[in-house]
Amino acid sequence: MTNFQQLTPPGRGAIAVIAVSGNEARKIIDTCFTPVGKRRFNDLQKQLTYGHWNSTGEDLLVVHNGALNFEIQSHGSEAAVSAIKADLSRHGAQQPNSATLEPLSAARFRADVERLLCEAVTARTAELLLQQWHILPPAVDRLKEDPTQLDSFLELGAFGTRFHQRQSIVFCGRPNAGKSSLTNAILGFERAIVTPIAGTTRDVLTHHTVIDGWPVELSDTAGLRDSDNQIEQIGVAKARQKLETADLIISVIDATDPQPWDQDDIQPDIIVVNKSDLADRSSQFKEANVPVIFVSATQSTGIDQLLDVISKTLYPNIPPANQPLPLTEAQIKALSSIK
Ligand SMILES: Nc1nc2c(ncn2[C@@H]2O[C@H](COP(=O)(O)OP(=O)(O)OP(=O)(O)O)[C@@H](O)[C@H]2O)c(=O)[nH]1
Ligand SMILES: [Mg+2]
Repeated sequence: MTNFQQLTPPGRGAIAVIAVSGNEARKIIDTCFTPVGKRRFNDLQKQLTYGHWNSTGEDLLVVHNGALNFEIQSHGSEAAVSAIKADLSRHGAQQPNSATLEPLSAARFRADVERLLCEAVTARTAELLLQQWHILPPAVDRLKEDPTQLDSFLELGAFGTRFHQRQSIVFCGRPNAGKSSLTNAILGFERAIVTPIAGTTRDVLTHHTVIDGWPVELSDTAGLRDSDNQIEQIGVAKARQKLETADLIISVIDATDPQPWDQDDIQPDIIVVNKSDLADRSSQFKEANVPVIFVSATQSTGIDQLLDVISKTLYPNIPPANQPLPLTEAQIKALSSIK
């Protein structure tokens, strides 16, 4: 069987990449594509072949990724892409619908990676997914033949199922600790209102950004305290709701605030001691069982170190690039049935 799949997101783009793989892939491309020069595609056996697509006359590049796998890299207009796909279909290649593929088939795993690739929002995640596109389907076939490595493979799902998903990072803390200032310092623009008045932020303010190549959602929340003010109460309830689904909780403490942390039900993953330009609290956090970072949001000190610690806390163990990984819960479920 020969399959094709668009690896770039649908819609207009500068370039489009269509993967074609299977026994007939070379033959079908040979029929639809003419390389520059006198020789046919089939006779060239090159890794990169430049030429034109016969039906549209568009210049494009065909990349041979080894074995029966090819990529057509064309102009990204929807018309160009549709014409290529129509020609591939006409000559017998199929666009797999992952829902109809066997859950344990290599084709299903490849289709999953292709879907995730289209949704990738950073170069780092796209690069890792592209690597998986090459190495995951054959690894699945190997595991089916010899499942002795299955358990250690499934453990890699802790990283594999998350790195391409936007992780939710929530800042919490007492009013006035500098949560909004810190959010703004990381984002590099004034996303949240900052004032010296405690209780300024009332709603959950979210913003998408990228930390160390990983897509994240930062949430600034209302300062946690008991209040008679109804709007503030709702803000605190919303903050707690957001914390329940957070992937990473950062508690922000004001270095000049003498009160101890009293929100015992919230277990932070990282403690940030802000306003370190005003007071030195470094001696008081020696016993902490999570990383403690001293920053000044207004002076922008310690922010790079914080970003580094956030990245390492999100993904403490990054497997080597050539390591196949389970990428979705559905893949883990399907693979678990081999046992
Ligand atoms: N000196 C100093 N002042 C800071 C720092 N970070 C924030 N501030 C000031 O502290 C005050 C409160 O800052 P916010 O960022 O609004 O604090 P918040 O935690 O979001 O407060 P709420 O929204 O009320 O919960 C403002 O006057 C900020 O300018 C810092 O690192 N150093
Ligand atoms: Mg605020």
